[in-house]
Amino acid sequence: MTAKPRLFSGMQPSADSLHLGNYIGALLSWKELQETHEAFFFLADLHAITVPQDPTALRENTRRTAAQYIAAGIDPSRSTLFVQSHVPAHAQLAWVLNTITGFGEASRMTQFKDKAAKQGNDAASVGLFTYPILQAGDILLYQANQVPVGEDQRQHVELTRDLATRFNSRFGETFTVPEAYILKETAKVFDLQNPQSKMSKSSESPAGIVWVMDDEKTTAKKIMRAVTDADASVTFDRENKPGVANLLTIFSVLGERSIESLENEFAGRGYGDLKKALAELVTSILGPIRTRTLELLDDPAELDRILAINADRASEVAEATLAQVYDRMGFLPRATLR
Ligand code: ATP
Ligand code: LTN
Repeated sequence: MTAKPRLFSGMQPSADSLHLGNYIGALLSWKELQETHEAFFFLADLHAITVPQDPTALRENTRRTAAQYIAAGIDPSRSTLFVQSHVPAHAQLAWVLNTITGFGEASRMTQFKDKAAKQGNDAASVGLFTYPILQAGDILLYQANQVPVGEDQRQHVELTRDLATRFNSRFGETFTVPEAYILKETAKVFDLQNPQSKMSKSSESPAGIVWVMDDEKTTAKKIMRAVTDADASVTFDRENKPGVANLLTIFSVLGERSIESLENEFAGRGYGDLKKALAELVTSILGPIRTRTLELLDDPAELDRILAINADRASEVAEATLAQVYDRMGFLPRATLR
């Protein structure tokens, strides 16, 4: 039997709920990929503090995000699902990688430039600047072959590959050079109120975001009020009819049906019918995930126990890589005391 390829991905626990974009764009693929890969999924809490976080909220959001991963189908007895700060090797490897990253190289990261501009450049922290290096360490610690992420993360995976190659050539073969597994563009979800922009937790229009933890009534209402256009024909045209195209995309992915079959089914019927059917579909999927999440959150001790077992599993792999890195760097090993 050949070993399954290793997969590594994660999200920042920076909100109390995931949204439909995270579910369709990331979790659905992760769930599928865990069948064919040896998967590691984590909650990037060290990354989350690169922008100001309220400590109480961060702790709560970390549990809530973990519960939503599990409720959405990430199986913690099959995939390794853990919290980044539970495995100190992440911070340790990031430090080493900092020292082989060029200042200019890090300065070219577009996500940093965007996020720093948003905060006002003076307010941005050095942690935000080195965020991609921490991310490189996450991936390299697990010797991952593939990293499923959205297009916006491609540059960070490229940096990871460069750092891996550089380290290997300077200090000897140590890291697997990973590949980005770019999630399908067809799985991109747009804001319901502003269908030119992607659905994002930092969006300005609360009515444009479907939260996994919204109750069913709220979800249905948001879908019924989604922006469409005056034309009233249910056809897929991303350029001219982005609102309708977005609804059709969501329907197609969640209903596992082709866009064409949806166009046929709703031909000659108004947007109201399409939205009503979509609202039923979305709530029938998100409803049970929300219920399961709340059940998991009802027993935080059990959830924390699952995360601890998984952190142990992750640590084993991470510690082995870090030990090799420390050795290659020339750090003096600490003697074992008798
Ligand atoms: P932010 O508002 O901070 O950009 P976000 O809500 O866009 O956050 P991220 O934390 O950046 O979400 O992304 C987590 C994962 O979800 C990534 O793998 C990303 O590709 C995916 N994702 C985020 N938004 C969408 C979307 N609208 N459609 C599809 N996938 C998405
Ligand atoms: N930057 C990613 C989260 C993230 C990540 C990672 C994803 C941090 N470390 C390692 C994949 C692999 C994001 O914001 N989606």
